[in-house]
Amino acid sequence: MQETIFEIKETQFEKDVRKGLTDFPKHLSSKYFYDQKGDAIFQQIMHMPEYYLTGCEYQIFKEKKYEIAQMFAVGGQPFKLIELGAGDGKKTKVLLQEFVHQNLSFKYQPIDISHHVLEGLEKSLLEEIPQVNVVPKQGTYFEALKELSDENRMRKIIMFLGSNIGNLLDHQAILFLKDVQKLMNTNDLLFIGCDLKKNPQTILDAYNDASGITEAFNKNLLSRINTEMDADFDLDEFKHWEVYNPETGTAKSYLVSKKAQKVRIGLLDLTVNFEPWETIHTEISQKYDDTSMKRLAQESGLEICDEFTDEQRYFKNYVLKTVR
Ligand code: AVJ
Repeated sequence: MQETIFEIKETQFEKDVRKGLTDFPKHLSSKYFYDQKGDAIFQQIMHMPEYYLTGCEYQIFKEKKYEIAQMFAVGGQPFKLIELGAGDGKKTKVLLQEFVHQNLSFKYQPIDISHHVLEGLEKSLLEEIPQVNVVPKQGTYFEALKELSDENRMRKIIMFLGSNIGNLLDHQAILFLKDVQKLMNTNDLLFIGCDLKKNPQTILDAYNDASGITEAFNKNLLSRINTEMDADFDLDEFKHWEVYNPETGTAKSYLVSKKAQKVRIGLLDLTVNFEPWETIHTEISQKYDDTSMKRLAQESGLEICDEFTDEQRYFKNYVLKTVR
């Protein structure tokens, strides 16, 4: 007798959901926050009074744009600005405008996982700063980085803003920085935005806003699973919870089950059981200081050669180069 076996391939998202919700303790990755709805909620987050990160980095760019531009183009040499996770480019446009103003020779290569985001960025740049030579690239950081060939060895400035690195645990951050380091020539720079340790209350408030926008952002993960995997998470039966540990500088987000409940995920043919007050860990947002940043750099074959901070010293942009 012949038997036909239908093998249905699971996407990475599906695999990760299965793994994360059958593990103990349960977890889901924050990289899945960003579907179209998640992108829109993150835009709202950046405008919240409690979420100081974006405003601080914007202030640094506004105030230090001259020095930053001079550093990128030392001696007037042409450079390629590669931005990992470009988003709407609001902060980067401050720099691009300054480069144009100083008549620098450069290319801008935004890399983002979302086609939608890249198209929006390219279109707005064409309207606002048409002088910029934009070469967008769609993909994950790693895919895109691997493909970054050494086009005629033009000096590369790799930008990673918004404390996006904070979503990685230290050992993952080091692996990531090592990957970047391997692609860097002696002359290249890594320009990286890091949120700093500060009053723990200020940090907690940034991830636990009064209006519930961060809660909606966190719960969007469950809502994505509902729509994309035919699941029945009741969002009202989960609570957004944020903790910040000032000793380690780690902010962690959770979704906590308010009661004993079972959730059915049709597409995965999986029933997930929740005990009362059981957690799903969803995000880490690491906060840094000079010592921890220096350590990350050192372990990745990089060294800090310059830095820029805002008036309140809430945020820092570190400039790294490869150690020979
Ligand atoms: C985009 C990763 C920098 O961790 O601060 C905002 C995402 N999460 N509020 C951060 C986020 C909750 C954000 N990053």
